Amino acid sequence: MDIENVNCKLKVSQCADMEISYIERPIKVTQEITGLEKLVEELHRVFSDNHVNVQDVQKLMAGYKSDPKDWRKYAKFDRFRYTRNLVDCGNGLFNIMILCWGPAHASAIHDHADSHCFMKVLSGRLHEIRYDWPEKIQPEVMKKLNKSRRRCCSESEDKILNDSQHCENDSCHNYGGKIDGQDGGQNGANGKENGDYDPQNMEEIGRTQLEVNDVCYINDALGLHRMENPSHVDGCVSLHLYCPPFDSCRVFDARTGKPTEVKVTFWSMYGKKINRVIEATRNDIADSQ
Ligand code: 2CO
Ligand code: FE2
Repeated sequence: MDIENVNCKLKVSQCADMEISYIERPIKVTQEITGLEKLVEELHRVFSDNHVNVQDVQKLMAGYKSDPKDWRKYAKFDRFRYTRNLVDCGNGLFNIMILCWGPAHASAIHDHADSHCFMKVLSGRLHEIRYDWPEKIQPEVMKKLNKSRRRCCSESEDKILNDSQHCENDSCHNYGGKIDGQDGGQNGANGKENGDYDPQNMEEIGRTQLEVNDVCYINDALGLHRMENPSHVDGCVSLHLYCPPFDSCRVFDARTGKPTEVKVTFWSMYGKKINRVIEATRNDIADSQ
């Protein structure tokens, strides 16, 4: 994806001129944002444009210095799993939410439904563990790019290669990523039986420890991830922006890579806890661990 010219109103796979490029680190803060309300206002301004620069959104999020008085009313924890608390629905273009991770709470390995995902730690710490896509499943964005995800054994980073390209390294393993002939790679909820997914299919490709005010970005072209609160004592609060919003995604069995489509819902909206009927179906990403 061309980071300079992403249309955040569209799914990642619908963005024109996609090329994978990596995001500059550390993020340079050019504008200080005073308060969460101001951040939300600035995000509305940025997303009202047709083209949104991923780096600019990250800078905006980095420019806000977390202050619990801004977000306390959204920070509602559950004892058993992380909660998703809606802050703003971005005129239907994006969702901003606060996630609350109790001690040792973690998500399952999941994708981001072909959306852009920005996140920032507001309190505590979060570990992000990234994974390559399971061999048999090709995300929409890769199908669009007509590229396969292949890893070179001597290289620490994924390479995205055209189908006609080959890694120059002789000892390179090709982890495939080609679409399975039968289902066109659209496994989703109709994934194959367990037997078709190999043990140890899920390959870890990176680990990042995120501290307060750190910001990161992921989309399906960059891989899958699982988040965990490494503390067994303290909670963690994080701010997430998804564009476009999504209400379901896929979780992956950590051993086999088998995908399951799950609904993602909210524990609270605009600071108010939502009723128990909806609550019963919430947070399936956490449920499915
Ligand atoms: N994507 C997960 C969710 O929305 C949280 S992990 O950070 O992207 O529940
Ligand atoms: Fe995520």
